[in-house]
Amino acid sequence: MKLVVVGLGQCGDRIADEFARLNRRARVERGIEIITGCFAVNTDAADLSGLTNIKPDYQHRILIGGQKAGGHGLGKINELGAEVAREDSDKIIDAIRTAKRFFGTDAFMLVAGTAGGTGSGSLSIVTQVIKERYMDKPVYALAILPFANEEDTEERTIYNTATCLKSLSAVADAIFLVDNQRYVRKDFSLRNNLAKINQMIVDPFYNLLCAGEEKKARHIGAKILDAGDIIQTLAGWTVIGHGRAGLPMLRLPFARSSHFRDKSTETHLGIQAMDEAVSELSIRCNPADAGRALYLVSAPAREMNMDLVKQLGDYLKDMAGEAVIRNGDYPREKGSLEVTVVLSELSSLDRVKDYYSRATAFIQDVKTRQAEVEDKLKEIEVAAKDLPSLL
Ligand SMILES: Nc1nc2c(ncn2[C@@H]2O[C@H](COP(=O)(O)OP(=O)(O)OP(=O)(O)O)[C@@H](O)[C@H]2O)c(=O)[nH]1
Ligand SMILES: [Mg+2]
Repeated sequence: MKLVVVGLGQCGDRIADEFARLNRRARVERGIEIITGCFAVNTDAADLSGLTNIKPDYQHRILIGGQKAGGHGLGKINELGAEVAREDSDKIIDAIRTAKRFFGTDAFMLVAGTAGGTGSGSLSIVTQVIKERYMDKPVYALAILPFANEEDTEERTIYNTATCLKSLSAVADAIFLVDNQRYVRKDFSLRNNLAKINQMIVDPFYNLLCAGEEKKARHIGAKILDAGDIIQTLAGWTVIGHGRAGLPMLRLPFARSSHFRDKSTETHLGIQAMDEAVSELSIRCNPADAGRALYLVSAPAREMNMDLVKQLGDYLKDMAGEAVIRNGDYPREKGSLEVTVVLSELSSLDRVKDYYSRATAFIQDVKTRQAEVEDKLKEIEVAAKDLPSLL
């Protein structure tokens, strides 16, 4: 599958930069392209110049916001982010339109952190503008939810996230949710290492995007998972996960046999990789709430057999009983068996509901506080009413 990736705001831009790196990796390791254009949009000029993989010209690193932002971001006001995106949407569309390799793009992927100003505000607007312009291509969003400490210390975090997600759900074909906090918990030393977190967010897309783009027969599976399967799977709230199991070192090249113990080892490793993929989904959710799902098994050709693929399908069906499940096998990896899982059309997500209700309470709080301030100001005015003024 080939994507055009557009990052919005600092978080979105850095993750888009990771997608550009992923494409380079696909080109070098596998001789294929998975990204037809990669763009970074921001109100902050310094953030744009800090990227490494996206082309450094103004057609790929797009500064929006003009005087409103003065090149320095929008200080977490996402209404402003929406406003400048609306005003400068032509700049973004023009850049995408002139991308050299645009032909052959299957879908768009727009990326942003939901808690800031620029990315959070512009994500739904740019989604809408691209959808109107390119009606035949799906537009997906990769929405990065804030770290827990940001929710505790910065009031706008929850409000921005809630308004971003609500607007996005009305326009995007599917929304991949990523919980920043999940990546911190996996390894505490990563707390300040955003670059590593960004890599972990993007890596699960590697095999998924590559599988359908292979041209050499030996890397084409018995059941190819191509752009059509992915597009048919993605709808509404979506999560992605990826798991890996190392293959036994001492397996000799000629040892491929139908011996029952070999098969059971493969199945065991497959289940282990799928368990990891499901336990490391990009946000916590209940697989039983998924209406659609897919899984991709990547392993050296000689480790792959249809039995394994089928057994993993049965295993996923046990967890996601309501879902229409698509699958594919990808004879590629060396030394490991990898499983990518996507759960989509999720009907319930506690986290999203929680943002909506906390943001509604926040609006009520702000109104109450404003009324209190006005009352106090009135009291001062009343106390001063019999004094003469010098003006
Ligand atoms: N995973 C990840 N999350 C990030 C990164 N940078 C920021 N974030 C998250 O994204 C949220 C939004 O931050 P930014 O992307 O810097 O905000 P912005 O869109 O540039 O908006 P303004 O600067 O307020 O105009 C933050 O609160 C973090 O939760 C990053 O590099 N990686
Ligand atoms: Mg910024």
